[in-house]
Amino acid sequence: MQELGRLEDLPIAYREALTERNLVPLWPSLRGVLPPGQPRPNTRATMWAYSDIKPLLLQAGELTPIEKAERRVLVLANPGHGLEKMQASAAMYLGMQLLLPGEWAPSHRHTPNAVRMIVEGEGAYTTVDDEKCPMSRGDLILTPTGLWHEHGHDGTDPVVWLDVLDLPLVYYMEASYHINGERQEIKPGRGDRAYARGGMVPTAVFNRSSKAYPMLRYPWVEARAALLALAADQSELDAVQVTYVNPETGDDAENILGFYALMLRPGQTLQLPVRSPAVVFHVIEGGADVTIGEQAFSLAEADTCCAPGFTRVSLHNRQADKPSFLFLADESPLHRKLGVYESRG
Ligand code: GTQ
Repeated sequence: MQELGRLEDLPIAYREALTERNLVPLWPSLRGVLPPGQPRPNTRATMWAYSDIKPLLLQAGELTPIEKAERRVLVLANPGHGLEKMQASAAMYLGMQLLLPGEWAPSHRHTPNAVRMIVEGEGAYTTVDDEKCPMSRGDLILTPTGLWHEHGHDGTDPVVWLDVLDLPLVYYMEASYHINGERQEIKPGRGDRAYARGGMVPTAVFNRSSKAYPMLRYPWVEARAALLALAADQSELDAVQVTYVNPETGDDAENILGFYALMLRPGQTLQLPVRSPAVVFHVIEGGADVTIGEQAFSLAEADTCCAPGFTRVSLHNRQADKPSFLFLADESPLHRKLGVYESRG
């Protein structure tokens, strides 16, 4: 491949003349922005152990009252992007949030989309768009763009959940902001009940819901049962995986990031295709050895890791006698909508 001219090859006076006029020569940077063959992701394969996070999060509970935090979160930051960027990947943000009994994280809404995957504890809830969404381990709760949301806790023990947001992308677009609101009035009815049966949606005298986000809570008991049923029904199936979708449209549950639950059969090793989007793996139940390119991580329950795009990933169930269950988040909806999605097998 042709070596291109470097910045240093240009006379200083010429470079200064360009800089003074807000001009930049392309050729010294051309290979950087358009690398050969495939991207050079800043995103590094990174793992965050829950055993590291939990004590520090509980310490944050002592150091910083909820009123001084609004959201008491430790951000899982990818060193490849620089910790201050608070990015797990180009488009994904991850945070572990702690809510103590009796605390309330006040209502707000913002342009980035969020989901919460409940890691530990009972008795907390998120109110989204006036709907009370109780939190239990493994539940997925959506707080899509523009919807009011607040967190409360009527239980007795700390509750921890994993936040996944498309904040880095929306911030990069200079479209990120929030608005504070009043405490929401909880209305009766819950999407996770109204939409509890696959293949059927509530229909008020021939009228389907016109809500952009009709279902806000996806209970883990349902996702787990769906995976076990799929595995039992299709014994040859390698990838026992479900996608969290909008039950009215069948589209991904949110616009930018994709969310999935995956079951690894006892002792199973699963090779994932090399694809353009970055992926986050979080263990709901069991444990998994995750190989990302040349790096190997051993994930126990509640551990989280992140893989850049264009990287070979394999997952191995650490349990020989039981299935393990993972929650996955990725940038697929974004890549597909923008026409840059690739799967290289
Ligand atoms: O719970 O609303 O991790 O607004 C980051 C921003 C959580 C939240 C985060 C947020 C929230």
